[in-house]
Amino acid sequence: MNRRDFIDKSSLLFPSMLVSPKIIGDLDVKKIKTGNKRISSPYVISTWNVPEANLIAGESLDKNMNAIDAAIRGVAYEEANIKNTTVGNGGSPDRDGNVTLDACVMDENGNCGSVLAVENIVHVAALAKDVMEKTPHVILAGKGARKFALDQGYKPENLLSPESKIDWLDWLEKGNYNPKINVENHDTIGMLCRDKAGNLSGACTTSGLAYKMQGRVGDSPIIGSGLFIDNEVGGAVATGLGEEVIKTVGSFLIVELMRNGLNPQEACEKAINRIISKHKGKPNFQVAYIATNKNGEIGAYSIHNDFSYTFYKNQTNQNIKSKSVF
Ligand code: SD4
Repeated sequence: MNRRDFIDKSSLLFPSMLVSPKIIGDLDVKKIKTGNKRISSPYVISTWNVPEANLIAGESLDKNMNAIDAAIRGVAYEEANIKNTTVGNGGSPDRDGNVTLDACVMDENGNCGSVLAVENIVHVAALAKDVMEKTPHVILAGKGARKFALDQGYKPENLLSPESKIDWLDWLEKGNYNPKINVENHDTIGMLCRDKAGNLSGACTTSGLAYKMQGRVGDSPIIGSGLFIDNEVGGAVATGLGEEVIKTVGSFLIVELMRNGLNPQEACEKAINRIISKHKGKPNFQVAYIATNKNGEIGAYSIHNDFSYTFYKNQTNQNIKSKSVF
Protein backbone atom coordinates (compact mmCIF):
# COMPACT_ATOMS: atom_id res chain seq x y z
CA MET A 1 0.00 0.00 0.00
CA ASN A 2 1.12 3.57 -0.46
CA ARG A 3 2.40 5.01 2.76
CA ARG A 4 -0.30 7.11 4.32
CA ASP A 5 0.60 10.70 4.77
CA PHE A 6 2.91 11.49 7.60
CA ILE A 7 1.04 13.34 10.30
CA ASP A 8 3.32 15.10 12.69
CA LYS A 9 2.15 15.48 16.25
CA SER A 10 -1.50 15.72 15.27
CA SER A 11 -4.13 14.68 17.72
CA LEU A 12 -6.31 12.03 16.10
CA LEU A 13 -9.44 11.06 17.88
CA PHE A 14 -11.57 8.75 15.81
CA PRO A 15 -14.96 7.30 16.61
CA SER A 16 -15.31 3.55 17.01
CA MET A 17 -13.48 1.78 14.28
CA LEU A 18 -14.15 -1.08 12.00
CA VAL A 19 -13.08 -4.20 13.82
CA SER A 20 -14.60 -7.47 12.73
CA PRO A 21 -17.46 -9.04 14.71
CA LYS A 22 -15.25 -11.97 15.72
CA ILE A 23 -13.04 -9.61 17.64
CA ILE A 24 -15.73 -7.39 19.09
CA GLY A 25 -18.14 -10.18 19.90
CA ASP A 26 -16.02 -13.05 21.02
CA LEU A 27 -12.77 -11.70 22.34
CA ASP A 28 -12.61 -12.72 25.95
CA VAL A 29 -11.51 -9.37 27.26
CA LYS A 30 -10.18 -9.30 30.78
CA LYS A 31 -10.37 -5.97 32.53
CA ILE A 32 -7.27 -5.38 34.53
CA LYS A 33 -7.36 -5.33 38.28
CA THR A 34 -4.93 -2.76 39.54
CA GLY A 35 -5.53 -3.59 43.22
CA ASN A 36 -3.20 -1.52 45.34
CA LYS A 37 -0.81 -1.02 42.45
CA ARG A 38 -0.20 2.53 41.28
CA ILE A 39 -2.27 3.28 38.19
CA SER A 40 0.08 4.32 35.40
CA SER A 41 -0.75 6.14 32.18
CA PRO A 42 -1.33 3.53 29.53
CA TYR A 43 0.28 3.96 26.13
CA VAL A 44 0.62 2.26 22.77
CA ILE A 45 3.43 2.31 20.25
CA SER A 46 3.06 0.75 16.80
CA THR A 47 5.19 0.37 13.71
CA TRP A 48 4.32 2.70 10.80
CA ASN A 49 1.54 5.23 10.45
CA VAL A 50 -1.45 3.34 11.84
CA PRO A 51 -3.59 5.97 13.58
CA GLU A 52 -6.81 3.96 13.72
CA ALA A 53 -5.27 0.75 15.05
CA ASN A 54 -3.19 2.65 17.58
CA LEU A 55 -6.17 4.67 18.75
CA ILE A 56 -8.36 1.59 19.18
CA ALA A 57 -5.71 0.05 21.41
CA GLY A 58 -5.10 3.30 23.31
CA GLU A 59 -8.75 3.96 24.01
CA SER A 60 -9.21 0.34 25.08
CA LEU A 61 -6.36 0.72 27.57
CA ASP A 62 -7.88 3.97 28.84
CA LYS A 63 -11.07 2.00 29.49
CA ASN A 64 -9.14 -0.47 31.64
CA MET A 65 -8.47 -3.21 29.11
CA ASN A 66 -5.38 -5.28 29.76
CA ALA A 67 -2.37 -4.84 27.48
CA ILE A 68 -2.57 -8.10 25.51
CA ASP A 69 -6.24 -7.71 24.60
CA ALA A 70 -5.75 -4.05 23.68
CA ALA A 71 -2.88 -4.97 21.35
CA ILE A 72 -4.91 -7.70 19.67
CA ARG A 73 -7.89 -5.41 19.30
CA GLY A 74 -5.70 -2.66 17.85
CA VAL A 75 -3.90 -4.76 15.25
CA ALA A 76 -7.24 -6.35 14.26
CA TYR A 77 -8.09 -3.06 12.56
CA GLU A 78 -5.20 -3.44 10.13
CA GLU A 79 -5.87 -7.16 9.71
CA ALA A 80 -9.35 -6.25 8.48
CA ASN A 81 -8.14 -3.25 6.45
CA ILE A 82 -8.21 -4.43 2.85
CA LYS A 83 -6.09 -1.45 1.78
CA ASN A 84 -3.13 -2.58 3.84
CA THR A 85 -1.39 -5.00 1.49
CA THR A 86 1.10 -6.28 4.06
CA VAL A 87 -1.31 -7.37 6.80
CA GLY A 88 -4.38 -9.61 6.93
CA ASN A 89 -7.20 -9.34 4.43
CA GLY A 90 -5.93 -7.87 1.15
CA GLY A 91 -2.34 -8.85 1.95
CA SER A 92 -0.03 -9.50 -0.97
CA PRO A 93 0.13 -13.18 -1.84
CA ASP A 94 3.16 -15.41 -2.24
CA ARG A 95 4.48 -15.85 -5.77
CA ASP A 96 1.94 -18.60 -6.42
CA GLY A 97 -1.01 -16.41 -5.43
CA ASN A 98 -1.67 -17.70 -1.88
CA VAL A 99 -2.15 -15.13 0.90
CA THR A 100 -0.46 -16.63 3.98
CA LEU A 101 -0.44 -14.79 7.28
CA ASP A 102 1.97 -14.84 10.24
CA ALA A 103 1.39 -13.45 13.73
CA CYS A 104 2.45 -13.71 17.32
CA VAL A 105 1.53 -12.28 20.71
CA MET A 106 3.33 -12.13 24.04
CA ASP A 107 1.96 -11.10 27.41
CA GLU A 108 3.33 -9.72 30.66
CA ASN A 109 3.82 -13.18 32.15
CA GLY A 110 6.08 -14.31 29.33
CA ASN A 111 3.34 -16.40 27.75
CA CYS A 112 3.34 -16.39 23.98
CA GLY A 113 1.54 -17.82 20.99
CA SER A 114 2.24 -17.81 17.30
CA VAL A 115 0.78 -18.88 13.97
CA LEU A 116 2.73 -19.33 10.75
CA ALA A 117 1.62 -19.31 7.13
CA VAL A 118 -2.09 -19.46 7.86
CA GLU A 119 -4.52 -19.22 4.96
CA ASN A 120 -8.10 -17.88 4.92
CA ILE A 121 -8.16 -16.51 8.48
CA VAL A 122 -8.13 -12.73 8.94
CA HIS A 123 -7.49 -12.25 12.66
CA VAL A 124 -4.31 -14.19 13.14
CA ALA A 125 -3.11 -12.22 16.18
CA ALA A 126 -6.28 -13.29 18.03
CA LEU A 127 -5.62 -16.80 16.74
CA ALA A 128 -2.07 -16.66 18.15
CA LYS A 129 -3.56 -15.78 21.53
CA ASP A 130 -5.90 -18.75 21.22
CA VAL A 131 -2.88 -20.97 20.55
CA MET A 132 -1.27 -19.49 23.66
CA GLU A 133 -4.29 -20.02 25.88
CA LYS A 134 -6.12 -23.02 24.49
CA THR A 135 -3.37 -25.41 23.41
CA PRO A 136 -0.31 -26.85 25.14
CA HIS A 137 1.82 -25.39 22.31
CA VAL A 138 3.38 -22.07 21.36
CA ILE A 139 3.36 -22.34 17.55
CA LEU A 140 0.89 -23.77 15.06
CA ALA A 141 1.73 -23.66 11.36
CA GLY A 142 -0.06 -23.87 8.04
CA LYS A 143 -2.93 -26.33 7.71
CA GLY A 144 -2.85 -27.17 11.42
CA ALA A 145 -3.24 -23.52 12.38
CA ARG A 146 -6.10 -23.12 9.89
CA LYS A 147 -7.85 -26.21 11.22
CA PHE A 148 -7.44 -24.98 14.78
CA ALA A 149 -8.93 -21.62 13.75
CA LEU A 150 -11.98 -23.26 12.17
CA ASP A 151 -12.43 -25.44 15.27
CA GLN A 152 -12.41 -22.24 17.33
CA GLY A 153 -15.17 -20.71 15.19
CA TYR A 154 -13.14 -18.40 12.94
CA LYS A 155 -14.79 -18.03 9.55
CA PRO A 156 -12.74 -18.91 6.44
CA GLU A 157 -12.40 -16.04 3.96
CA ASN A 158 -10.75 -15.41 0.64
CA LEU A 159 -7.97 -12.96 1.57
CA LEU A 160 -6.76 -12.14 -1.95
CA SER A 161 -8.39 -8.80 -2.73
CA PRO A 162 -9.06 -7.86 -6.37
CA GLU A 163 -6.41 -5.11 -6.09
CA SER A 164 -3.75 -7.44 -4.66
CA LYS A 165 -4.59 -9.97 -7.36
CA ILE A 166 -4.09 -7.38 -10.11
CA ASP A 167 -0.73 -6.35 -8.62
CA TRP A 168 0.34 -9.99 -8.31
CA LEU A 169 -0.63 -10.77 -11.92
CA ASP A 170 1.32 -7.71 -12.99
CA TRP A 171 4.33 -8.88 -10.96
CA LEU A 172 4.05 -12.37 -12.51
CA GLU A 173 4.55 -10.76 -15.90
CA LYS A 174 7.44 -8.53 -14.90
CA GLY A 175 8.99 -10.05 -11.80
CA ASN A 176 10.84 -13.08 -13.24
CA TYR A 177 9.28 -15.10 -10.41
CA ASN A 178 11.96 -13.75 -8.05
CA PRO A 179 10.69 -12.90 -4.53
CA LYS A 180 10.54 -9.12 -4.21
CA ILE A 181 12.89 -7.65 -1.63
CA ASN A 182 13.15 -3.89 -1.44
CA VAL A 183 12.80 -0.97 0.92
CA GLU A 184 9.20 -0.17 -0.03
CA ASN A 185 7.72 -3.55 0.67
CA HIS A 186 6.45 -2.98 4.20
CA ASP A 187 3.66 -2.01 6.55
CA THR A 188 3.58 -4.93 8.99
CA ILE A 189 2.01 -3.87 12.24
CA GLY A 190 3.85 -4.55 15.46
CA MET A 191 2.26 -3.05 18.57
CA LEU A 192 3.45 -2.67 22.17
CA CYS A 193 0.92 -1.75 24.87
CA ARG A 194 1.30 -0.80 28.50
CA ASP A 195 -1.88 -0.97 30.54
CA LYS A 196 -2.98 0.85 33.68
CA ALA A 197 -1.39 -1.80 35.87
CA GLY A 198 1.93 -1.02 34.19
CA ASN A 199 2.06 -4.36 32.38
CA LEU A 200 3.52 -4.70 28.90
CA SER A 201 2.28 -6.95 26.11
CA GLY A 202 2.54 -6.95 22.35
CA ALA A 203 1.33 -8.32 19.04
CA CYS A 204 2.82 -8.55 15.57
CA THR A 205 0.87 -9.50 12.43
CA THR A 206 1.73 -9.60 8.72
CA SER A 207 1.23 -11.20 5.35
CA GLY A 208 5.03 -11.20 5.07
CA LEU A 209 7.01 -10.25 2.01
CA ALA A 210 5.06 -9.80 -1.18
CA TYR A 211 5.59 -12.63 -3.69
CA LYS A 212 7.67 -14.68 -1.28
CA MET A 213 8.36 -18.33 -2.02
CA GLN A 214 5.57 -20.64 -0.91
CA GLY A 215 6.08 -21.62 2.72
CA ARG A 216 8.42 -18.71 3.49
CA VAL A 217 7.99 -17.34 7.01
CA GLY A 218 9.66 -14.16 8.23
CA ASP A 219 10.47 -12.75 11.62
CA SER A 220 7.02 -11.48 12.55
CA PRO A 221 5.64 -14.67 14.16
CA ILE A 222 9.00 -15.74 15.62
CA ILE A 223 9.12 -14.93 19.31
CA GLY A 224 12.36 -13.07 20.00
CA SER A 225 12.73 -11.92 16.39
CA GLY A 226 9.52 -10.09 15.44
CA LEU A 227 8.45 -9.48 19.04
CA PHE A 228 9.74 -9.92 22.54
CA ILE A 229 8.41 -8.80 25.91
CA ASP A 230 9.93 -9.08 29.35
CA ASN A 231 7.64 -7.30 31.75
CA GLU A 232 10.52 -6.62 34.15
CA VAL A 233 12.52 -4.88 31.43
CA GLY A 234 10.55 -3.82 28.35
CA GLY A 235 9.46 -4.89 24.91
CA ALA A 236 10.48 -4.57 21.28
CA VAL A 237 8.96 -5.28 17.89
CA ALA A 238 10.35 -5.37 14.35
CA THR A 239 9.31 -4.61 10.80
CA GLY A 240 11.19 -4.96 7.56
CA LEU A 241 13.13 -7.77 5.96
CA GLY A 242 12.49 -10.66 8.32
CA GLU A 243 15.48 -12.70 7.23
CA GLU A 244 17.80 -10.02 8.62
CA VAL A 245 15.83 -9.69 11.86
CA ILE A 246 15.90 -13.45 12.43
CA LYS A 247 19.66 -13.66 11.87
CA THR A 248 20.23 -11.29 14.78
CA VAL A 249 17.17 -12.28 16.90
CA GLY A 250 16.43 -8.56 16.91
CA SER A 251 13.63 -8.03 19.42
CA PHE A 252 15.18 -10.29 22.03
CA LEU A 253 18.50 -8.55 21.48
CA ILE A 254 16.90 -5.16 22.16
CA VAL A 255 15.24 -6.33 25.37
CA GLU A 256 18.49 -7.85 26.58
CA LEU A 257 20.36 -4.63 25.76
CA MET A 258 17.80 -2.74 27.83
CA ARG A 259 18.24 -5.25 30.64
CA ASN A 260 21.91 -4.33 30.55
CA GLY A 261 21.19 -0.65 31.01
CA LEU A 262 20.60 0.82 27.56
CA ASN A 263 17.52 2.95 27.04
CA PRO A 264 15.09 1.90 24.25
CA GLN A 265 16.57 4.32 21.71
CA GLU A 266 20.14 3.15 22.33
CA ALA A 267 19.05 -0.48 22.22
CA CYS A 268 17.21 -0.06 18.89
CA GLU A 269 20.24 1.70 17.40
CA LYS A 270 22.58 -1.05 18.53
CA ALA A 271 20.36 -3.76 17.08
CA ILE A 272 20.12 -1.98 13.71
CA ASN A 273 23.87 -1.44 13.68
CA ARG A 274 24.37 -5.15 14.34
CA ILE A 275 22.57 -5.82 11.04
CA ILE A 276 24.41 -3.05 9.21
CA SER A 277 27.77 -4.38 10.39
CA LYS A 278 27.13 -7.63 8.54
CA HIS A 279 26.65 -5.88 5.19
CA LYS A 280 28.98 -3.84 3.05
CA GLY A 281 27.68 -0.43 1.98
CA LYS A 282 24.08 0.75 2.04
CA PRO A 283 21.68 -2.20 2.29
CA ASN A 284 18.85 -2.33 -0.26
CA PHE A 285 16.45 -3.57 2.39
CA GLN A 286 14.69 -1.95 5.31
CA VAL A 287 14.60 -3.07 8.95
CA ALA A 288 13.06 -0.98 11.73
CA TYR A 289 12.54 -1.49 15.44
CA ILE A 290 10.43 0.15 18.11
CA ALA A 291 10.92 -0.48 21.81
CA THR A 292 9.79 0.61 25.22
CA ASN A 293 11.02 -0.02 28.75
CA LYS A 294 9.42 -0.28 32.17
CA ASN A 295 10.03 3.43 32.81
CA GLY A 296 7.75 4.31 29.92
CA GLU A 297 10.58 5.47 27.68
CA ILE A 298 10.27 4.67 23.98
CA GLY A 299 12.74 4.34 21.12
CA ALA A 300 12.77 3.67 17.38
CA TYR A 301 15.42 3.27 14.73
CA SER A 302 15.54 2.07 11.13
CA ILE A 303 18.04 1.49 8.35
CA HIS A 304 16.33 3.79 5.82
CA ASN A 305 14.59 7.06 6.51
CA ASP A 306 11.04 6.19 5.46
CA PHE A 307 10.08 4.63 8.77
CA SER A 308 7.69 6.20 11.27
CA TYR A 309 5.83 4.91 14.29
CA THR A 310 2.56 5.82 15.99
CA PHE A 311 2.41 6.68 19.66
CA TYR A 312 -0.71 7.07 21.81
CA LYS A 313 -0.72 8.43 25.33
CA ASN A 314 -3.12 10.64 27.29
CA GLN A 315 -5.63 10.76 24.43
CA THR A 316 -3.07 12.03 21.96
CA ASN A 317 -2.23 9.88 18.98
CA GLN A 318 0.75 10.99 16.96
CA ASN A 319 2.84 9.71 14.11
CA ILE A 320 6.53 10.29 14.68
CA LYS A 321 9.32 10.01 12.15
CA SER A 322 12.02 7.60 13.26
CA LYS A 323 15.72 8.29 13.29
CA SER A 324 17.59 6.16 10.78
CA VAL A 325 21.07 5.19 9.64
CA PHE A 326 20.61 6.50 6.07
C1 SD4 B 1 8.50 -10.30 7.12
N1 SD4 B 1 8.92 -8.56 8.73
O1 SD4 B 1 7.71 -11.18 6.83
C2 SD4 B 1 7.96 -9.04 7.77
C3 SD4 B 1 7.64 -8.07 6.70
C4 SD4 B 1 7.38 -6.70 7.19
O2 SD4 B 1 6.49 -4.67 6.91
O3 SD4 B 1 7.72 -6.30 8.24
N2 SD4 B 1 6.75 -5.90 6.42
O4 SD4 B 1 9.70 -10.37 6.88
